[in-house]
Amino acid sequence: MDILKDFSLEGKVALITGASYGIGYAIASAYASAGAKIVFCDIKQEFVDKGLASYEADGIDAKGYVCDVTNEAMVQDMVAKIEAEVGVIDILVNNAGIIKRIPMCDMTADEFRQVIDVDLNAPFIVSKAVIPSMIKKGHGKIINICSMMSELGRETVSAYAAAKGGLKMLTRNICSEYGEHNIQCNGIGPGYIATPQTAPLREIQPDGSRHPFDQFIIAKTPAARWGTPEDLMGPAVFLASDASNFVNGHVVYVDGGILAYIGKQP
Ligand code: NAP
Ligand code: GCO
Repeated sequence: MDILKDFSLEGKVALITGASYGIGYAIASAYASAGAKIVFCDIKQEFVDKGLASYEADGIDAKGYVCDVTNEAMVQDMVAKIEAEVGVIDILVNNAGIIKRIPMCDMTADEFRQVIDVDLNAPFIVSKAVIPSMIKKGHGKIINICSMMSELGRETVSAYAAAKGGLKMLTRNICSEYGEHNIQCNGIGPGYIATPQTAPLREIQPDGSRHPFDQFIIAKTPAARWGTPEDLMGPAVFLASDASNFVNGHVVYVDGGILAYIGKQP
């Protein structure tokens, strides 16, 4: 028996939202390496073009679409185009996301709504757009990019934590509602990953020392390092492949052990 073939994504169509760079780009690259046809979207043409150039430089034949994933009409139009131009989407990764680090009482309701819109409403909108064709096809994989903040809070990230906590429950609900159609919906909960989103937390200080938050995360992580987007590739391929056909409604935390650890004594 060749168990590795269960991890192949040969011939599958994978849509990764917000994948011009960062975690989404790494997951798309892993899927391409496992044989999938890559489709991605980003909110601006300039980022789609930048992403396409990166994929081409990496030898990946990707298709990019400009789409604001919070806009249901744009999403439905993009999915229809993908189905016509590439094929029915077998794998959806709801990766696009934003964060606003503002103390809750200083945050406007509009700022709160903007984060909820991208990080929670959009995964609902995009999942709803792809599920009907997955049902017709008889299978589908939906992977929601959750967070440590699906489980933990911290100062200044109230909207983000609320969204990512909700995304964990949306994951469980899609599992519950569509599991009988052979659709598996799981989450990936990355720990602290070195991408543009966390760059402000890793800035070298004027005196040349590491950012206090950087030092804090190192002390809180048993692996004693920040994660890289590449750390997420294996778990993402597993959850997109036949190897996980009986895994449903879970969040796989790829965090170097943060959630298990009280933190190193100062
Ligand atoms: P990132 O570097 O900020 O990239 C986010 C991507 O999403 C960008 O390509 C961005 O496009 C796109 N995007 C934002 N709003 C969008 C919209 N309305 N429509 C379409 N695309 C949109 O973030 P990342 O660090 O790679 O994170 C990716 C995902 O992982 C996010 O959901 C994040 O919450 C989650 N996550 C990150 C970490 C971490 O430590 N980095 C840890 C846990 C979870 P533009 O550049 O055009 O805005
Ligand atoms: C923050 C960070 C985190 C990470 C990630 C952790 O400000 O605390 O941005 O939220 O992005 O979500 O899993």
